[in-house]
Amino acid sequence: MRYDGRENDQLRPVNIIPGFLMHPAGSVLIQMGNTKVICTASVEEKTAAHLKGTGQGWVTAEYAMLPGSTATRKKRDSSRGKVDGRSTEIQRLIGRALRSVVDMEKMGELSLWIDCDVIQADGGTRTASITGAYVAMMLAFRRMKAMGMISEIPVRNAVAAVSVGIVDGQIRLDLPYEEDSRAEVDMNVVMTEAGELIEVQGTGEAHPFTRGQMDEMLALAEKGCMALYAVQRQALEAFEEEAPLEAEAPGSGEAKEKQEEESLTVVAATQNQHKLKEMRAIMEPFGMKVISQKEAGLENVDVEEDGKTFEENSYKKAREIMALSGRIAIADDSGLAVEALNGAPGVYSARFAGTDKDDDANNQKLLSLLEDEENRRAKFVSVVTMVYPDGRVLAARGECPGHLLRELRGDQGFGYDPMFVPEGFEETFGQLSSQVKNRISHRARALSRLEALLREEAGKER
Ligand code: ITT
Repeated sequence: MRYDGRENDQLRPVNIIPGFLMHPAGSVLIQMGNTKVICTASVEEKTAAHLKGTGQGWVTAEYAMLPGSTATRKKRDSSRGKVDGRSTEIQRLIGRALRSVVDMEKMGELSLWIDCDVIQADGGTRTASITGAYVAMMLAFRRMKAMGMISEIPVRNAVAAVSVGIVDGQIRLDLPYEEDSRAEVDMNVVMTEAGELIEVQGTGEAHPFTRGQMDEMLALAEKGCMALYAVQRQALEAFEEEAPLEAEAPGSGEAKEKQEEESLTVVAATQNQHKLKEMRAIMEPFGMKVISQKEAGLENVDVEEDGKTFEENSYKKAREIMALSGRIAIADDSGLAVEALNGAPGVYSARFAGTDKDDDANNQKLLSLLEDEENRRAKFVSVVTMVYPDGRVLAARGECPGHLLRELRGDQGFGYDPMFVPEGFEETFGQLSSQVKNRISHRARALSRLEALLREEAGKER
């Protein structure tokens, strides 16, 4: 048992109060247990010196602790005459975390100054700063958009951070000072809502740790971050202002035309129109144009899926459509894996109740199979594969954990969406908007990883 009564995988109570201060463009007070940080985002109408003339903006951060934030008074930097090394390291981390989700080109030549001031420290101040700063930044961008300073919110994804560690031989989430100060292993994890890692800072303080323990800690951190994205979203929704919350599809006018010219065109190897729509919505912001099999003259080609894994089927679909069209093809093979059914229906999700892709019959079969089952845990899995005419293959997997209801709710999406509640949410994919689903779904995660692989490839070629 932890001294504050929490389970090992539980966060401290989190609260984000948006619009906490009057003057900055965006501000919040974030509280994680007894840790309290004020995060503000202020706009400056010029970019960083090294970006002058490039059309790009900059996001930078400063971090400090108030003298009264710690048990013994902390001297102010102004009276010490220099910024302490720890603060410098932390403010760089905060800046990097936020910049990794911002499109600097869409920002234009502006700077956003993020200030994180710890008013009470009880462990996890740097991670709370990042989680709060993201909300302050979004509020500032929203206000900038309402004022016409930017034409769209230049943020690709949500970012949050949390600490994990090994204390008393146990892997634990969100360490307060009492645990942090005696942790055997201590780790800070910064992640995007698409499940990508931005930074992992892990140290074996008392003894080395294994790769297996590291994987467990990362999985726990991901779970914690999922809950934090939900709190961030609630704070942003509670403070709905003039401008809409969702990051939008990119550009208009000239910028859009330019982007279309440069975009990579791929054929989506799918017969499922819902998937096609989701793939388009997710991939177009990455600068990729997705055309249907019909547009590629392959309307009636339905590739037989006889593989035993998502990977095999995904590759087979992409490979066949690439061979027939002579163009780059991308396929998604996906499904629902239910814990109580040892991962079924899995690769057989589309034809769970028979040979047809009958969503209603599939849902009814699953509802009745799980009628007396207490364990409702399940995850959606997607494996996306891109096959090039020159034989190159890129593949990525994405998973979205959650639980299954005992009834169907909502008519958005497709397949098992009306039964499935993603972790960190209270509504099913059938009820959540497509914008939300396309940010957090298994497909969004897989495609976002694929995009990272593409960027890596492009970097190697340069
Ligand atoms: P293609 O093979 O032509 O792409 P399909 O629907 O047959 O279309 P899969 O073989 O990959 O695709 O089967 C995926 C099934 O898994 C799908 O029919 C749903 O039943 C389920 N599924 C996958 N992603 C889903 C999502 O985002 N929401 C709900 N159900 C999903």
